[in-house]
This record gives sequence, structure tokens and C-alpha cells, in this order.
Amino acid sequence: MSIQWYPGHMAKARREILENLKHIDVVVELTDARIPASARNPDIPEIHRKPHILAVAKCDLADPACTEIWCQYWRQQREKVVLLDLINGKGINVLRKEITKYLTKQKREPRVLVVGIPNVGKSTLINRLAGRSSAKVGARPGITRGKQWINAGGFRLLDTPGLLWPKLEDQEAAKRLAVVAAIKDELFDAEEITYWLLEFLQENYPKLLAKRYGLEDPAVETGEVFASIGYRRGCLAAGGDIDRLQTAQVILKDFRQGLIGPITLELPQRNEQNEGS
Ligand SMILES: Nc1nc2c(ncn2[C@@H]2O[C@H](COP(=O)(O)OP(=O)(O)OP(=O)(O)O)[C@@H](O)[C@H]2O)c(=O)[nH]1
Ligand SMILES: [Mg+2]
Repeated sequence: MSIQWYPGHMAKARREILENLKHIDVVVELTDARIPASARNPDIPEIHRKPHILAVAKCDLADPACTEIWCQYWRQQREKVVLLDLINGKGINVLRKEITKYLTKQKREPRVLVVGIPNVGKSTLINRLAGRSSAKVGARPGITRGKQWINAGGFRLLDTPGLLWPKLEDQEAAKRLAVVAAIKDELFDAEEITYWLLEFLQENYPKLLAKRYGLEDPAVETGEVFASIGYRRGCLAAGGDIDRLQTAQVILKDFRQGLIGPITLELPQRNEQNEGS
């Protein structure tokens, strides 16, 4: 099954971002700490020609040891990086300071563009920077549909709809995007994605998986892990079998809320890690 999502509002948002870019003083590119690479570069290379800050949201949901590896990698790449936990407001003041460093004195109010994939936290970040709830926020992708300027006292912020790529060439990345809810749930097979996630957790986070679901042996076949979670969580269909869709939804929801534990789904590729070192 191939995962793709590029509705009309994304194509329009991309065009509008390009049109507005000449008026922008600083770009804040938001990525997700659980999938720092797959969540980046939403098909607008032009944003890198502006003063650029990489803001990393959802650090509270990511594995701190992996975040440290990513930070080392970004340092090698000479990226300006700010780590954020937008739920608890961590990193906001650091980001505000970094933004204002780039803002030179000029007649008009400086303008800051916030870009990133759907559901990564752009509107939440803007509300935090503005100190009030001006932008609509939600746990589903595709909440922001059109661009919106918001005053943050000292500069203006442009909130934009989440962008993906016209074609998701890398289907492994597409799976990670589906797991973190950057892609609408209706557009992929929840059971297939959950199997993929369980295999990853069995290999990389077996203890967290076993603890969350009371599994005696997290190394058994993935189908068995899936079924025992379904039974334990009471996801039952008629006839006493597990309800497979409901089981998948429970696991995805647990992951997205951080209930399995702090987990990162990818590290820098080895060739990326060696670059510049
Ligand atoms: N745990 C955690 N949740 C976050 C963080 N930042 C944002 N969220 C949650 O992520 C969800 C999406 O946030 P939004 O601000 O609506 O995301 P967006 O990027 O504007 O999404 P679209 O407008 O759909 O593209 C909301 O449920 C937020 O509460 C964070 O740092 N940590
Ligand atoms: Mg939004």
C-alpha cells in the first residue's frame, strides 16, 4: 500500500509561502523530535536562503539519548537548533531570543515564517510565542487551512498549513509520518502501520513495550504481540476474536500520547553522521 497525501490546500499554501518569502526576515522550520529527518524539508528549498532556525518540537515524546545524537549531528551541519517541548513551554524563551538576534532594525515590523509538516506543532508554537491562543490547534493533521499573520509583540508570525511532498517517494519515511499522525488516519492501513511500529519497538524498545502492555516476552512473533495487546485492552469483536482495527488504533494512540515511553523512530544515517566530521 502506498501512502500519499497532497490535498489542494497544501499546493496553495506552498505557492503562498513562496510568494511571501521575499517579505520574510527569519524562517523557523519546525521538525518532530521523534522523526527529525522524515519530518523535514517540506519541498521548499528556498527557505534555506533566509536566516533559518531549526526548531525541534515534541522533545518530551522523544528518546533523550537519540535527541543528543541528533544534536551532535546538527552541530556538525552547523544548523541553528532549538529544542522545544511546547506542552510545557520549554525552549520558548530560547527560541524567542534566537529569533530576535536575526531581526535587524527596520521600518516595518519584522516577519517570521513558521513552516513544517502537518500536526508538528506550528500553531501551538505560534500561540506560545504570541502568549495567547490566536491560532487554532488540534491533535489531527490539517487543522490550519490558510495562512494567518499573528502579532507576537515585536515581530509578526506567519502560521501556515502543514506541508508534505507532492509524492512521498520514501515510503519508510511515509510510515513514520503516519505513525506520528502527520498523515490523515483514513489514508493508510492502521493495522499495517501498527505492525511496522511494533516490529520497530520489539527491536529497539522491547522493555518499554513489555512494560506498557504487560508482555512476558516481547520478542515473540509480532502477530502474537498484536493479539495479546488486543485481548489485554479488551478490543474484542463478535465471536471472541480481537477487533484488529480497534487494537491498531489503541496502539497508535498510546504511542502518539507518549504512553509507551519516550521513543525516537530514526537516527541520522551513518553517512549523514560522518559528513563534516
Ligand atoms: N507532547 C507534545 N505535543 C505537542 C507539542 N507541540 C504540539 N503538540 C500537540 O500536537 C498537536 C498538533 O499541534 P498544532 O499546533 O495544531 O500543529 P500544526 O503544526 O499547527 O498542525 P496543522 O495546522 O494541522 O498543520 C496538538 O495536539 C498539540 O497539543 C510538543 O512539543 N509536545
Ligand atoms: Mg496549524
